[in-house]
Amino acid sequence: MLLTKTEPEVWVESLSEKIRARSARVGIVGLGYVGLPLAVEFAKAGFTVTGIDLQQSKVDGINLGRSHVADIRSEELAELVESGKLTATSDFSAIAHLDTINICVPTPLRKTKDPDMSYIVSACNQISQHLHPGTLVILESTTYPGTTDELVLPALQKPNLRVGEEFFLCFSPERVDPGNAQYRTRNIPKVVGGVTPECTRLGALFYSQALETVVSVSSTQVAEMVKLLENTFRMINIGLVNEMAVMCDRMKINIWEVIDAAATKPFGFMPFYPGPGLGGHCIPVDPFYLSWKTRQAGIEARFIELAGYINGQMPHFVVDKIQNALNDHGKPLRNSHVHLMGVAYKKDIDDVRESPALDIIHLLRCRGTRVTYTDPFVPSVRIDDGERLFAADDHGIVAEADCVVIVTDHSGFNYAKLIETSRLVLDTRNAVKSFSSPKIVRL
Ligand code: SAJ
Repeated sequence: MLLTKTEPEVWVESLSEKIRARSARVGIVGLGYVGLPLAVEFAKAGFTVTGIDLQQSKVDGINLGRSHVADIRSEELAELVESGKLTATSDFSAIAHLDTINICVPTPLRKTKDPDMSYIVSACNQISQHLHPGTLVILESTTYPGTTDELVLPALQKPNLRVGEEFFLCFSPERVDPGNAQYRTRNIPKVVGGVTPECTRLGALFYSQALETVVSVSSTQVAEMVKLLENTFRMINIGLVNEMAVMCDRMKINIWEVIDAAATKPFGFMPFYPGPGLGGHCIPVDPFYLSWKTRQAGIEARFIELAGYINGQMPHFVVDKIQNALNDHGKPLRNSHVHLMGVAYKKDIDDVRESPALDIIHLLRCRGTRVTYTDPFVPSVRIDDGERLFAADDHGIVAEADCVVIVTDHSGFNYAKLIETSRLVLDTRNAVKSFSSPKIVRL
């Protein structure tokens, strides 16, 4: 008896064949630091890729071969655009002609520390209008466990578009580390979990065409939770070491020496380092997606809340250290001039999102201190109520300042010269650990 295939089997087979043949038409929604590198990897693997973004400036720049993402060279992008392998558009109707869709849109926190799902909801509403049978959809935006099944699936599913039958839905956490030259999109292992086993299989098959390592897990919730564990682990350990730094400060113990000695333990320890606070768009944000979700389930994520509090207190701790250091030189905070070295949230990048430097600037200005800064990566920052502070370009400003604070330990700073010309240096990053001078105060 001739066994005819069911319709779902036909969709699975045809999509699998297109993916294997790399003739599947790939769509990436959201062309930021996650989406653009992903689009480039699939275009380099031979797929024809359509990037979709609401910002026309990004779309136009990409179509002109200009990269707006530091980790992607414009030369590489231009080659893919010229060959027709990669194009960008702001028109979601392109989805009607695509076989796979990766959603790489932002998931920030609201001021209330609740998840802002508006970007995911908006993308799903747009996709839903053009989604057709035989499509694989993968959400990559960091979010709380359950998002894919509880929010994305209902937004996309229709009577003739059943998940695991006519369309396929997965979650795969983004693990892009901007500025990391060693680990790039292609060689960072990719976790993927589907709503059904068929979805997982298709998601794994898709990624394995362009990325070196794929790790399949049993559900979308597991995949969502993997990312949150990774970044919550980091945030809590940074909170621990920041609390240790405050303890050691009170006990006049050098925390940096303690950590370096502890790090000689060849197993069971992983060094984290204290700092002026917790910046970035991942580590300070992702854990609160988890704690928000667990609160809905009646579970208080106390570790996360406590670590968030401790990390959030570090800018206050730094300002107190500045005040004490100035006081030791007979100067008050009020009307003193404090110059910050670095405002980016971590070294050698230009990103100031959630940067503790912004809190330090705010706190100092509230106490009547004149604040200036130097940061080769950041020409200006928006501070209180929209006012802009511009990076000082006068090299003499370090010598003028009553106190210089190393907030971001950029590699390009000349620390020897800084110490030589400063009156007083507060080092929040152990950047001048190899120098000894009565001018230096350490975190
Ligand atoms: N920080 C400390 N002490 C530490 C490490 C970091 O105070 O020991 C501070 C940094 O100065 C920064 C913040 O924490 O203000 C976040 O730093 P980060 O090194 O975690 O850098 P991010 O925010 O770029 O985190 C990303 C994450 N990548 C993804 O989410 C895909 C994170 O999972 C990576 O582990 C991290 O990069 C990395 O290792 O560089």
